[in-house]
Amino acid sequence: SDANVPRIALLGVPIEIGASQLGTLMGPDALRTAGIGRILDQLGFAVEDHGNMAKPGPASAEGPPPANAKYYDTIKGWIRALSERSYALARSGAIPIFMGGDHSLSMGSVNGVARHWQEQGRPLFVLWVDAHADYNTPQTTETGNMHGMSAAFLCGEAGLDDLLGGAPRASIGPDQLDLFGIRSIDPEEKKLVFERRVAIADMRAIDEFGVGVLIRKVIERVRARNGVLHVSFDVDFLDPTVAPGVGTTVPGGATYREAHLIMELLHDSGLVCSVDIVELNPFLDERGRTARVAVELIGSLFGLQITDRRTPSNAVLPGN
Ligand code: 6HN
Ligand code: MN
Ligand code: MN
Ligand code: MN
Repeated sequence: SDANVPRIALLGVPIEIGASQLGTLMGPDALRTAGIGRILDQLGFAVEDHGNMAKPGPASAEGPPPANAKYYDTIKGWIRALSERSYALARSGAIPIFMGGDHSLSMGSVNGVARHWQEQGRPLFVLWVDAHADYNTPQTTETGNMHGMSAAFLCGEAGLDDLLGGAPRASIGPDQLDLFGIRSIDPEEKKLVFERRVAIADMRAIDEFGVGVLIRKVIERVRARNGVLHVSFDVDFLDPTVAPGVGTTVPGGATYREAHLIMELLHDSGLVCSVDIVELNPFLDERGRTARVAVELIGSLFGLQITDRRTPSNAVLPGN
């Protein structure tokens, strides 16, 4: 294939047990059905679909799992395997898109890409686009669900210390994390986020200043340190009226255009090196709506212009 064509590597990560509602294991295939590969292909990328990762076999016993971290041993198996895949995909020069699956997968996807960029001498920043902070530890969690712990794990918080075993723990610092769209943080989790001085653009800030101003601040911070940006996109960031197909909806989320503007600005920045798209639950979706919106947003993140949209009632087949 043409070496000048940028490559995008799709990888399905069908984890569902990090969440309390089952069904996110169907997320990767719903994104394919909604056309994630086609839209990226039409935008001129060389798209490689690496399929879905296989469910890991039973992990070897390494002593008792931490209390308050449900399915720890199984998730450990997923994260160790995913971290290696993620590292290899980033090293290959492709832009990986990790299709979830619940948000626990970011413990592996981000760990792997962070290792790669550390070797390149470029700090990795993570934009966590989510209704939630996902900054719980086994000490602060109220549910024990590990999808609520991934950002904390990545910032090196204590409590899931042997999750990666002997594998390199290339983490980010709390100063490399931006929480965006937040509107639901548990009380003990909130204390920890504030103690660590993690940057937060909550929904009130979005209403007050607009996503344009706030995303530009994120982009400037990455640029100032010659960094690269991983976008971890939890579809519950969107308002439930726009994206009903998710198990942890919270009212008061982003509108359709707010979400697209974020993606358009991130595209223009040229800084995005990798992406998670997580928490899509096709079992809860309404006729594929949420999957379609997620794919449209991926389109904007990779260069689809708002002016190039079809009028839906006039839609024509490609080539006509
Ligand atoms: N997510 N803070 C809640 C918990 O169970 O820890 C919700 C977490 C949601 C996780 O949206 O990826
Ligand atoms: Mn999340
Ligand atoms: Mn969430
Ligand atoms: Mn608003």
